[in-house]
Amino acid sequence: MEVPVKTIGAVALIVAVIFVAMFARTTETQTPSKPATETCTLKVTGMTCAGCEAAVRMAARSVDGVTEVKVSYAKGNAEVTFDPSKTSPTAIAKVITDKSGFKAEPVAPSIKK
Ligand SMILES: [Cu+2]
Repeated sequence: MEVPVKTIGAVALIVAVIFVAMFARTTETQTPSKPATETCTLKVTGMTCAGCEAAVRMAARSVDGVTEVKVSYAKGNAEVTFDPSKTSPTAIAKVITDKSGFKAEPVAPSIKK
């Protein structure tokens, strides 16, 4: 029994499509293997000196998933880099407010979704 050339061509095409689809999927799932981080800005009210900054920084750093914290009392804000799968700007702001005593809230444009 001889398989028509047309059928072989079609099968080869299907195999190629599946291969490409699998390859695309693999690269897709590999990309987020690095911890993806986001940076948000929190408005922090009431800081007056470097000591206040330190208190806010320590509070933010205590949150699981937070990787970097930059606090400025002059600007009245904190820039926090975090792992979005572990925490959120709202959660970080709440911890800062509870632990440092300075009221923190996410700045609107940094809130995604
Ligand atoms: Cu102070």
